[in-house]
Amino acid sequence: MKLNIIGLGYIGLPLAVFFAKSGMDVFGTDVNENLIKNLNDKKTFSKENELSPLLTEVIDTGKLKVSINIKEADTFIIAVPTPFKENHLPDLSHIEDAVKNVAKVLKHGNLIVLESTSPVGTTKHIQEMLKQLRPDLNIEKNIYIAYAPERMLPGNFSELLENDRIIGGINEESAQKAKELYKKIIKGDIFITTAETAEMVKLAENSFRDVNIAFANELSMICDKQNINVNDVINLANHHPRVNILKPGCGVGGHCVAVDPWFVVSQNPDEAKLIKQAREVNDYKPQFVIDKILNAIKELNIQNPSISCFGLAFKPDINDLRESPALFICEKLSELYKNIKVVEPNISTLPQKLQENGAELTGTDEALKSDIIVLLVEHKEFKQIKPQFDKNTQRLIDTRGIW
Ligand code: SAJ
Repeated sequence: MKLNIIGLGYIGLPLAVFFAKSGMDVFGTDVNENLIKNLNDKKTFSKENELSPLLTEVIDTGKLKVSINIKEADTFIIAVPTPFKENHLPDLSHIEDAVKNVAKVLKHGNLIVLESTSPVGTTKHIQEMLKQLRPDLNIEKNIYIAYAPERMLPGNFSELLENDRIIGGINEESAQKAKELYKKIIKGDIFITTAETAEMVKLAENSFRDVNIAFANELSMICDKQNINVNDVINLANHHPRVNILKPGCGVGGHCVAVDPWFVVSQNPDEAKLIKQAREVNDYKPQFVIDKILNAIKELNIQNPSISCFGLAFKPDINDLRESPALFICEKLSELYKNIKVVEPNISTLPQKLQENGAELTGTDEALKSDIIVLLVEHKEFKQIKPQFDKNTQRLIDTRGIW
């Protein structure tokens, strides 16, 4: 059984590795020539990454081969990004490009599985595209198409294998075929449904998370105004058996929770009022934090304050800076002030813009001497310290409530 995975990003690459490890002949395709070269040279494998030994193994045994060109296979999995473009409208161009490529090598009886988070109707759209691109194949009858949205917390590979999965088929047979495929690696239960239901399930999951985080973020801004510690409120409220408020922070980042709810909003502008509002609350939170920092600088009444930012990643204990609200806040501060220190234990060099603006990557002790200390991400290293501050000369803004 030959499998071709298109898109070797944070979902496609682990999928390719685990399917190859299960004994399948896997071919990975990506448009990024550099990535393909590095994978073939095993250059992108880092020691800390738990996937690395497995990746080395499947490349060495030849079970996983990678290239920029697509190859014939029995099954294709599309795992490419689905960002949004202007006005938060979904950008399906990567999926469409992948489908055009698959169409070139498609044969009777092939199965195509879409993993990328997508607006409702995308799986059907793939079928329609294929009908146009390959009129010689009777697509409805001969090609199986299913949607199997990923559910893995970025970087947490055990979730990829252990979480239950939802698979939606363009028809019953397609769903069953995709389920058989995923059973090779997934230990959790696999539930099958229609393509449209599965598409909405995925969007509902991340919208649910976004709305709940927005509640916590809104509460934090309300408590701030009323001069009440929001973390005390949340800890105490969560003693109620049916209350479970999430953690407020400096905003919502990454390529999932901050993006996917817009797909629901764009398809249902009149109905998705709460989901849209939640997105706006979470998107506003970084600016709220910046305003708090500027107020603290005013209070201290200093011209050239030193500011230390703890954490740059979009969430704790990862080195992923995609759409990170912490990075956004640091960049904005570095445009305004020259003396910016950043502590980020998960990276070894600062992103270019911060470097250009003169920000410095430093250690904890030095950073704790700054006039303004901002805790942005609750990395495990930061939870282990209990810093002392001089309340007369320093200000602490702890967006995660750990200090
Ligand atoms: N965040 C908070 N407070 C919280 C929880 C999270 O501010 O209480 C912030 C994080 O710091 C981060 C953002 O929200 O900036 C998103 O983090 P996350 O852990 O909620 O989610 P992601 O984006 O890393 O992964 C999500 C997951 N979806 C759900 O939990 C419903 C994951 O299972 C999905 O596979 C992934 O999206 C995806 O790819 O769709």
